[in-house]
Amino acid sequence: MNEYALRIGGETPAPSETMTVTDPSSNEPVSSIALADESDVAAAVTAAESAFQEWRTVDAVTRGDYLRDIAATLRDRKTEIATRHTEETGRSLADSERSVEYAAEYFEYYAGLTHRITGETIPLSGEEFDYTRREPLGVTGHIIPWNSPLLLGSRSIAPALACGNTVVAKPATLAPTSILELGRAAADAGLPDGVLNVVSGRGSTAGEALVTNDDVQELTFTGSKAVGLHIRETVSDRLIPLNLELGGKSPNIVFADADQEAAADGAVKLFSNAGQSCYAGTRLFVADDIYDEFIDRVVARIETMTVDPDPNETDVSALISPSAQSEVDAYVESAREAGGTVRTGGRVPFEEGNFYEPTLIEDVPDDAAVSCEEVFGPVLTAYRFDSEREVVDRANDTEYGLYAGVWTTDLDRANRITRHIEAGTVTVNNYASPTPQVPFPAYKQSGMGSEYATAALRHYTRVKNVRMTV
Ligand code: TAP
Repeated sequence: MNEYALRIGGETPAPSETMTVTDPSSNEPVSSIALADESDVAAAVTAAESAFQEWRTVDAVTRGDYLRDIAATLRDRKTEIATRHTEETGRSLADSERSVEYAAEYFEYYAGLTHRITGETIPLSGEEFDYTRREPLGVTGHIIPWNSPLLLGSRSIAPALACGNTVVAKPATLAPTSILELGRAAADAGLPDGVLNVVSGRGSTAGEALVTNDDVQELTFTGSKAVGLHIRETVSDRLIPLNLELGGKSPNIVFADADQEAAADGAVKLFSNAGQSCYAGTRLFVADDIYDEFIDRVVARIETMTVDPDPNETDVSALISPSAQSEVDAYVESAREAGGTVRTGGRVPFEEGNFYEPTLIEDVPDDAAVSCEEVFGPVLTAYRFDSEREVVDRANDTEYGLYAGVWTTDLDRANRITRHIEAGTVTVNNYASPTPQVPFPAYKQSGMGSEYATAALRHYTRVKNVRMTV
């Protein structure tokens, strides 16, 4: 079994308590990880605060070089880190290798932006002169989920470091090892001690300790709405920036004039990572005129997907835990009870691991639990619609607003829909995944703040105004 210690201020202290990480494909133990308690988190924040005094003075070009070296180390260790990622998430090795590459891309992207963290000059009358600087915040706390841990951790850690902040990262206990590997890669790439600390541990202890530590100057959280709201409440008496990314129930709308082949390919993207993705297009709205023909195309694609206990052979990977598998099955059962028809899938395929068949449900009401709540599994629900106005209203009838897809060859319609859909991102004729260069804003209950792109540079800095008379 692989063994992991905490990473605090350049040290890897012997753990006082450990936990076993299991492989979702088999539920066999794969790694033993240190569990941080409150004092470990306090030590990590102290180490990060002390490292901040030096790190904030490192010039932008050198900070960029450090980030590039981290990216290079991730790439050098791609197979090794991807193997840990596969063991903890159940995703294929090829998929995990792509995650390592994406993580490296985040570090490279922000490495290239360190010299773009600039202020303004503001003309004033007479001999007065004003300029602004963007300064780092200090210690930033990053609470990371299990569904794509390395990528989701890197997308906030890279810009935080690029802006001159230090980091305490708390990965999810279900999948902490790839973030612990990131901490090791950063140390081996020469990042100064204490700049990136990793405290694997339970949300109820290590997570709470990070959130309640007054020396943490910013918090980035990705995960459930319940925990996100709890964090916001907990820090409500401290004026610190928060970045909350809490999930979605994204509509994917196919009009009769769409390229049906491309739209069907876009619809089944939901099944990558077994549907455990916040931006997945879970609600498929199809124009009544093409509904039957289009759904046949989607079903044909789903029915070619394999479900196999070998993560490198399966098209639909295992769900993260046995309880996640039970929850998904309960959602499908509730859809049946609500009058839905399971057109394909809808079962646990075999006993080994936490797999679930890729599932398409039809005829379920818009207000059924499976239509409204985040299932976080390989379950697509399909709905007929008659008119543009009707589908926009139904697509917007959700508490979430993270992502949406629209498929049409009518440019006017595409523009109308993108204006009226209440979502941070609307994709047209391609249900494209987020990439570092573009923002990832959240509307409604999907979150607040913005990760990705240059928006992150504003989030992880604050403005200092300097007004002088020369
Ligand atoms: P959460 O409980 O929200 O866990 C996310 C992260 O928060 C983990 O690192 C977790 O640590 C930590 N955490 C939990 N309680 C905390 C607390 N009181 N203070 C600080 N940190 C805390 O998510 P989950 O239970 O893994 O998943 C539940 C549902 O959340 C999913 O079904 C899905 O709907 C949603 N989810 C959304 C996303 C995205 S990308 N938006 C990602 C994952 C899950 P531990 O895991 O170690 O307890």
